[in-house]
Amino acid sequence: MKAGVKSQRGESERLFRDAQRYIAGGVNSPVRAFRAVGGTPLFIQRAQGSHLWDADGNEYIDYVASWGPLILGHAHPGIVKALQEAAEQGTSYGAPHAREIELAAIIVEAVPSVELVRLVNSGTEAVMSAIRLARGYTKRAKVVKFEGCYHGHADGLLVKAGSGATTFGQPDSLGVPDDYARNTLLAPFNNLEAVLALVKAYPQQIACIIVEPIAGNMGVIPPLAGFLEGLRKVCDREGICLIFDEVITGFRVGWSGAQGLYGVLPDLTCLGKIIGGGLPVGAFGGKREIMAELAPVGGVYQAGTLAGNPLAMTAGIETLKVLKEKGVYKRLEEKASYLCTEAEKIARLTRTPTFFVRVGSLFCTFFTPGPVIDYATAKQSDTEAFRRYFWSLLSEGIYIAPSQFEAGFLSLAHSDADIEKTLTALPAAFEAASSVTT
Ligand code: KE4
Repeated sequence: MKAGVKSQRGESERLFRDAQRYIAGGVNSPVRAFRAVGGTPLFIQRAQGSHLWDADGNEYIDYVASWGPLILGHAHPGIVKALQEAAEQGTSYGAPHAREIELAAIIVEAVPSVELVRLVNSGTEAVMSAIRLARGYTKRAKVVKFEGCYHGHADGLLVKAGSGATTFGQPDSLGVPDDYARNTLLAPFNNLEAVLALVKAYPQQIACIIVEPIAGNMGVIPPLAGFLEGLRKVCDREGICLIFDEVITGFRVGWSGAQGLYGVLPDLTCLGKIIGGGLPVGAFGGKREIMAELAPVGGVYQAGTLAGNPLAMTAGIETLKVLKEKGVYKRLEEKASYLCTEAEKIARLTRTPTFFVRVGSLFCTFFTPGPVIDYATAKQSDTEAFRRYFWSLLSEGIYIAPSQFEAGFLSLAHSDADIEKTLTALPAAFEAASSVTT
């Protein structure tokens, strides 16, 4: 069937009604429900390379890539073949096996701050465990995080800035008791002064500072010069664990992630998405001295039935093998740079205020003049304009994240034809964004 131009979506609508009979909200992760853009979420039938087909047979160029993992594109032949062979050897052993070592060794070799790693099943698990480890290692309780950064849905991280001047976290989700949130302190992203004030206000009480080195959950926001270096310095001075949440940026913005790009090494790193190649994998790792505190050697407990399972290891290993090949990140950089440079030229020809951000194959278009440096400036984006932009692109067979506050992902599978088709759809999409419906 033709690309998603004015396409029928009756089957997705039927499936969404059906899904809501059995699954809370009809989805297994809220952002998939299209709440930020309205309408019915696409139910995907299949995916191949850089393309998706929905249940009505409409075809789309995919810039969501399952929220980042599919940096090689969907159903990569090498991964599919390796998974078929692996499945014949069994899907899970609940016991150690060689492929866990293989994936762990690649991570240790690639990520400069990681001497030892623990493999888990999701980014949430990786972050939750890294924070528990930091608390166990430092014997302190408080955690500093940044407004607008998302680190998965562990209780203590679902917090927002407390009311008034207080910087205590307040629950940002039902079901999170106040005293869980009280140990979470908040600062604006890219604001070192605010961090220094927290450190001064809570001496010897802060176990860790956790940051997405490039924020990818309020749109994409790179660190300002000196921000990461400043965090490193204050953590060294105060004996605080610096945790980089590289679930998005790990193996995305370079072989050594954001820490390799900016040359700032954390004490612990959290990974996910790409290292599982589309299967459930998360990981956290860091200095041997800290990781030694983990059970069964140390006293910090962490566990998981399917952690390190052979299928997920296989998909991760095959993905990282391709990423390690010479010239891969250069090709991603060239494709993404062309796409975003040309897109920005098109946007400038329309009346739509936009602010473009790109780091490697991770990108975002904010519908605000910008600059966007933190959550407060990101939230100035015109989400109604974004909604119109989203639906205009979707009707032309271009699938982007259904929210202004998410990231765009380019894969090795995106062809020149994909990029040209995307650029062709942009003038109407920016016009739709700037048109104010009465
Ligand atoms: P998961 O538990 O979803 O594997 O990872 C949580 C997580 C941790 N850290 C960062 C920086 C993340 O971006 C994420 C998850 N990202 C979202 C998208 N922004 C996943 C999509 C979803 O929630 O469905």
